[in-house]
Amino acid sequence: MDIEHIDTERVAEENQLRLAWHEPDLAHALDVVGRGGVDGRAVIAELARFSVAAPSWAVGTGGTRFGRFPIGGEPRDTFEKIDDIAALNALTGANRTVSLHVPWDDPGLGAGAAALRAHADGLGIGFDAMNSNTFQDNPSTTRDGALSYKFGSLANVDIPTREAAIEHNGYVIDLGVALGSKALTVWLADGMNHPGQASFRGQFERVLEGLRAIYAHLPDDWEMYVEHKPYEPAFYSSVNNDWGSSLLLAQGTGDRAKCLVDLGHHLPNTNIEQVVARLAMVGRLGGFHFNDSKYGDDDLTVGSITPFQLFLIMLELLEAGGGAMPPLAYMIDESHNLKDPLEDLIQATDAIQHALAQALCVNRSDLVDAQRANDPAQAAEVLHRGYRTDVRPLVAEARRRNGAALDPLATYRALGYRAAKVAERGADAVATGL
Ligand code: RM4
Ligand code: MN
Ligand code: MN
Repeated sequence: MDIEHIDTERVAEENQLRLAWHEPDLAHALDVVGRGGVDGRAVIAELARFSVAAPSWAVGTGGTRFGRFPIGGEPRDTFEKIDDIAALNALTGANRTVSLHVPWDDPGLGAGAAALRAHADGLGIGFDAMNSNTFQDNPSTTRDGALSYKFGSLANVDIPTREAAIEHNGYVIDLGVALGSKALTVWLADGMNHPGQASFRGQFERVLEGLRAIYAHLPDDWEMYVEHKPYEPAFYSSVNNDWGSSLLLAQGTGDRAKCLVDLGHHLPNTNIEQVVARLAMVGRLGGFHFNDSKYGDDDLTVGSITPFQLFLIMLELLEAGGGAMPPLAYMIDESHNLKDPLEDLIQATDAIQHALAQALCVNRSDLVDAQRANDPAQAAEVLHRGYRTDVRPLVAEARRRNGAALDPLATYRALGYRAAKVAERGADAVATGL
C-alpha cells in the first residue's frame, strides 16, 4: 500500500537498522515472561490484534481558551486528516480506524460520504464510532442560527431546540451508516452553571426522552454510547455527570445503549478500574476514551501521569474480555497543545500497548490463587511481576508483525513527515476542531 510520505519500505529499512538488538531483546523478554508462566507469544498476538481509533479532531493542535499555537502542516480538510491517521497507522499498526466528530468533519451525505469512505478504504482506514456535537452552535445543527444550545440541547426546555438536537444525532447516524460505522457516541454539555437554573429531575427526564428518540433511529446492528463527565462546560452540575447517571440513561434507553468511560471524566481519586468492572459486569460498557489527567479533563498523553492506574484498568478490561481486550469502541481522546499531534498520538498508542502488555503479563491464575488464599501480599507480587516486566520488545515485535515500526517516533522523525506536510499544506494550515 502506498501511503503518502510514510513509505512502508522506508519503515522496513528503519526496522532493519534496529533488528540486531531487537532480536536478542525479544528472546530475553520471552524467557522472562515464560518463567512467570505467561505465554509471551500469546501476549504478542493479542497486542498485534488490538487497535484504537484516532479521533479526527486530534490531528490538529489543541489549545486552551488562552491560546492555541499551531505547528504548521496541519490537515486542511477531512481527507487530509485521514491521510495523517493512515500515516500514524503505518507507524503503529494499531490505529486502523478514525472516529469523526460532526459537524467539525462532515463530508455531507451522498457523494461526499462516498468519496470520504473510498479515500479511507484506499488507505486501509475504517470508521469507528461517530460523535455528534450539540455543545456548540453551528449553522447546520441550529437551523441556520434560528435556535441555540446555550441553555442545553436534549435537556433544553425549548421543544424546537430539543428536536433539532435529536435531528442532528439522526443525521450523524445516517452519515455513519454511509461510512460503515456501527456506533454513535453522545457526549452532552447539558447541565447548569447556576443553582436553581433548572430542575435536576426535569433535565434528566428530557435527556432520557431525547436519547430514546435518537435510539429509535439507530440501525439494528448499531450501538449508542452515552459519555459521562462531571463538569465542564457546565460548572455547577452536568446531567450525565457520573457512571451512575450514565448507567440509568443507558438502561432507560435500550439494550444497545451503553456507557462510555473517558479516563479524564471522573472526579479526583475516583477508582476508575472499579467503574470499568461495574459497567462491564452489567454488560453496559460500550466505549472507552484514553487520555490521562492530573486535575480534570486535561486530555494529557495516555499513561503520562498515572501509569499504574492505567495498568489496573487494562486488567479489568482483560477480565471483562476473558483474557483478551473486549470488543469496545476504543478511542484516543487527547488535546495536543504543545507536541506535534502525530507524535503525541504515537506516544499515546505506544502507552496503551505497553499497559496492555503489562496487564497481559500478569499470571491470572496466580492472582486468583492469591485472592482465594486471602493473601494480599502475594496478590501484590503477582501484579508487580506483570507491571514491572520490561515489555518493550513484546510491543515492538507486535508492531513489526503488523508491518509497522519497531520505534515509531524515531521512524516518524527520520521520515520527515511533518516537514513534508508543512511544504505541501503550508506553515499556516490549521485543522478544524476544538
Ligand atoms: C469532551 C468529551 C468528548 C469529546 C469532546 C470534544 O470532553 O471527552 O468525548 O468528543 O470533549
Ligand atoms: Mn471523551
Ligand atoms: Mn473530555
